[in-house]
Amino acid sequence: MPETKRLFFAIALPTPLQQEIIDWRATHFPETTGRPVAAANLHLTLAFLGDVTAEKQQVLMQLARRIHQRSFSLTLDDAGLWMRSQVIWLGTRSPARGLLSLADMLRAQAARNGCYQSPQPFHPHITLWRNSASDARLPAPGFSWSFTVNNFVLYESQFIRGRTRYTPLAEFPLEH
Ligand code: 2AM
Repeated sequence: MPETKRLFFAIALPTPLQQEIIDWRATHFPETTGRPVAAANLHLTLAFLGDVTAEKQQVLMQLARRIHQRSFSLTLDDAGLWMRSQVIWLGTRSPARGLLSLADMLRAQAARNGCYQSPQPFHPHITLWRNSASDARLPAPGFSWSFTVNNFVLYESQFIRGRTRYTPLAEFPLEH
């Protein structure tokens, strides 16, 4: 069996925004809500690739470098609870066209190269809590954060000593 890495393409959150969201989470949810995702792990996945060989990683990185797309603004103004996966997430009420087309392209490239296919349609989200209680309360609408997405990132996901760690492997700029 060739060695593989668990990879995904995602949008990173600016560090100050990660902290702002963590502070907001601490004041808007009780601690009993579930298992909070660490600030450094907050991200928005564009395409989950599953376990990928080094060779396939190179192909996917080359294809990602060929994507020509302009930067776009991302607004986080939505939240929800997925009962099945026990996830509470932050999302966007009106996804920018750029966000959807970037995810489409990356997901199509992954599919053409025999990567894992998520059975769910793309629903842009940032996981805030895992193992959430089924009766967890969501904050009232009215929150909103916006930032400009200038690049996207290839991450490796690892589970080390009981902790999930996402390591950025490569960055791909969007056009101004
Ligand atoms: P999640 O936060 O909704 O669980 C690294 O695990 C990233 O890839 C996370 O954003 C995770 O989404 C996503 N991910 C993990 N497994 C996945 C799957 N089977 N299908 C789609 N996305 C997945």
